[in-house]
Amino acid sequence: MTTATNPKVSFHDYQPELESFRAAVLLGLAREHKQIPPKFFYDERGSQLFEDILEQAEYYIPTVEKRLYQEHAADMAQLIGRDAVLIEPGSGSCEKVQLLLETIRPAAYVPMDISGDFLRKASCDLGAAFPWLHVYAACLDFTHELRLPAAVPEGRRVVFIPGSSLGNFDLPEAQHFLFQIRQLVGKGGGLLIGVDRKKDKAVLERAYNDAAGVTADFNLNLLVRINQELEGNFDLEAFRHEAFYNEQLGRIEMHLISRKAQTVSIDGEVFRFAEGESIHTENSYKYHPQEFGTLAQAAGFQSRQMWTDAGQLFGIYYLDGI
Ligand code: AVI
Repeated sequence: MTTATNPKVSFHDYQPELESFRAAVLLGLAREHKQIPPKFFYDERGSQLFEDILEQAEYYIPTVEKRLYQEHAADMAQLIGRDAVLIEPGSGSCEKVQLLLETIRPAAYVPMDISGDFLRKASCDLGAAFPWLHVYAACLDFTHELRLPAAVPEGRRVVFIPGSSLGNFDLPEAQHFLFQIRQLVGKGGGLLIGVDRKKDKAVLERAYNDAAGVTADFNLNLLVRINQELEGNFDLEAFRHEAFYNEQLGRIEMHLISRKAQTVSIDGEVFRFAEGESIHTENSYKYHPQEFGTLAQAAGFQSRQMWTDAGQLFGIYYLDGI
């Protein structure tokens, strides 16, 4: 269906099932090692806090990545080729792609997001800013399905994943996701993806423990959400944010740590916490270029080029479907 104001922008609603927050919380807290999946960070306040994280000096990813797109857009465009179909799973505000659109000049852009309202607004804004661009917005949960609206024209398919979101998948999930992308783009298609690199532990730990405490608020907001939406009675003062680099597993882990022995009730169910016990809320995997190359190769991709900054903090890869 096209939007009323711009015939080049169409919206396709595949009505993604919203996984129940209640079920995920009750199940996750009943486990031996308590955990809640990171996708539940992003209610309205959580999304705003994430935007605030992107502004923190210690969280280097946005600045470094943006500069890489600005410096290397022409090289990226050459590898992608003219008139490609550019597909962005988890497109959010479609901010990063705007750094590349004029240089790449795709035949079509397909943003995919689970949040319909957000996707509609971002697509309309994009259509207004780039009047030549054909936008086919797909409202779906890209972790469950990657499908293109039937109206999307034929053309070389290239998937774009900025922001290192692959890092929030565990290894089997990352492998599966890359395989799904390879299926979608086919042999001869491409993948342009930003991936955070392994680096000094202190730099990584600072990035997830910013001095202003924004990441801590983002993590603790999960408990606020449970209190508000699931009739929980978490005492926010009785939990603290913890983020550390697990060198063996190559990932930042985020936890909420109980400051004392306590019980918490959620929707009538009672959960016990020992002093120091954790709720594991997020992993953020970091990859050496060779490690990412091997992971991508197992999914049917071959790395053609990697762009990185002088500090070797972040990598953007272009890969061919083989
Ligand atoms: C969304 N994702 C790539 C972020 C990351 O770095 O793993 C989420 C985040 N969590 C805390 N800070 C940022």
